[in-house]
Amino acid sequence: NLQPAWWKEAVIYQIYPRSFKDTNGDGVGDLRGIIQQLDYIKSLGVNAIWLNPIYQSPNDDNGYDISDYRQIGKEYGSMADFDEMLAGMHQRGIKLFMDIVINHSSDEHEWFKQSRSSRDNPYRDYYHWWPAEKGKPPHRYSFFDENNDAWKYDKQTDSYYLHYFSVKQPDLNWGNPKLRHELYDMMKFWAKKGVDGFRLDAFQFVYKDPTFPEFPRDYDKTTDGVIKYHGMGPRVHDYLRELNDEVLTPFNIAAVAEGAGSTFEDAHSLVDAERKELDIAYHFEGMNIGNSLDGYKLSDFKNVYDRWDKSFAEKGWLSIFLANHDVARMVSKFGNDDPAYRVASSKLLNTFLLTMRGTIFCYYGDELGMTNIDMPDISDYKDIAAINGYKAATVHGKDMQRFMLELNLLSRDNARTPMQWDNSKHAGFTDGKPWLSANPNYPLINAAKQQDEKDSVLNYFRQLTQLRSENPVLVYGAYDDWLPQDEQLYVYSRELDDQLWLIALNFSDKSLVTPLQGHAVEKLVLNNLPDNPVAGSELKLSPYQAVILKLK
Ligand code: TEU
Ligand code: CA
Repeated sequence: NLQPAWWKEAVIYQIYPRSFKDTNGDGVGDLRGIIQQLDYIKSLGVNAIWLNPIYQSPNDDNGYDISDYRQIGKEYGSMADFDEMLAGMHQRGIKLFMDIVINHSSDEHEWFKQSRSSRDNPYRDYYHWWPAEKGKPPHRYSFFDENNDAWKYDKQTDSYYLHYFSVKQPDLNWGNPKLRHELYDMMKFWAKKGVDGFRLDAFQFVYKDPTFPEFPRDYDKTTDGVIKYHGMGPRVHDYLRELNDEVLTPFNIAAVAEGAGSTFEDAHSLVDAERKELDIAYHFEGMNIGNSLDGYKLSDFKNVYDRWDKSFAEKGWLSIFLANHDVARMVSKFGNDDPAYRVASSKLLNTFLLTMRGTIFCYYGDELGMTNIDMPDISDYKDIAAINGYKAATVHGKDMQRFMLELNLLSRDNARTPMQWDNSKHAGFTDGKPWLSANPNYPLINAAKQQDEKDSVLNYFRQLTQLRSENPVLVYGAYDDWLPQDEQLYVYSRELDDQLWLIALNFSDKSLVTPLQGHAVEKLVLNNLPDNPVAGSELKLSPYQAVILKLK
């Protein structure tokens, strides 16, 4: 695992294009907005970007429902804008990961229009159909259906089609080699443009047994159950090897496996180098922590990272992230967004991200400490998962007051509010009406303000990325958790050759002391607070203090 690779050293900045920067006043972020901000992105010290989907789409699921894989969505701009954006990234030494959504397409894709038109259409078996004369198909779970039913009856051909996500996201039939090769050709189209990496969306779900056997009753009562029964079917690896041979290896593309099955073995089977499938496993276990109004136990949080790091110490490669467009803002979920601690705890979480082993994913706005938005009313929500989740909860007679509190804390809309550029109207995101309101705290939290403040989260973030780029120990070094059981402190070392670094993070609002286990401090490398933590053979940590030290 010491074999160097650019994608192992990458610090990836994730941009949710709808919400990043609008340049034509339609309230939707666009590619020209990204072009305009490339110098800002470069100034962060990141060296790659992951862009959520920017293809043509009716936007039932904000671009994850693609109606033409080779066109840029009109609201995002043109292909000329894309080419200019990619060239601008490459000029600045920034690589681009594109989101490849090939478990499903939009129902407005030409293939699906053909497919649903008649039972003998040549595109019929690009998707999964179940003829109604066979009765109702065996139950399958849908993430985004108000009844969680993944089969939708389609009158035109008196058949049901399968959709693991929304009704407007029919699942593609990977059993059909013609479909697979169409998708490889599409990926080659982007590879030829010089794209450096792909994130394969929901790929673990692509295999479906065409006989659709019954799954055990209640298999879908937990997300883990759904992933176990829908994920990592028998031919997923054949498909990946084919995809790798056709596209990834010939075009030298790095690939992220979004979703990594149910076990360490599943994850290894996707990314171990000798298998020649994908490169970076993006597992969701860290996202299972903190999904409750009651907070989380730090030992549970650490346990996830300890176990995964251990399992990947010798081979395979992981992602490290605390947020993305599908979850809440990291400081509101894992830190403390109370005004007293927001800045310190944002810096602390960024310290964690940039000192762990793996490829680092930073979500736009987290370099500023952007927080969740308060949306008490269901009519404020734009996300299909929130809206259908609300309907489903109503149907199931859930405690709706509690449901709304949970939604307020956890909904995906929290992470999709406009980037907070400055203190002008709508946070400087748009001159028009933003598709989703800016968080009202933008006068307090914005890039322009933080640019000028020496001790801002933004400038601290820049120090972290620089430190990581200059010190391979932070990328490749062995990781050791010194206090796995502690509920307030997260203290771990990174070690490479003769270098031993210590990262000490106080996840609590108390002042705490922790021993250095017989080591002496050679250098205090970075500190998120003015208070000097080094006290002889111990560290004294103030609330939410984060420090990086070199030890002897
Ligand atoms: O999410 C995929 C996804 O949600 C599952 O892979 C995941 O395993 C499950 O939710 C477990 O929590 C991706 C995108 O990130 C998301 O925004 C899209 O809505 C979704 O695919 C459909 O394309
Ligand atoms: Ca726009």
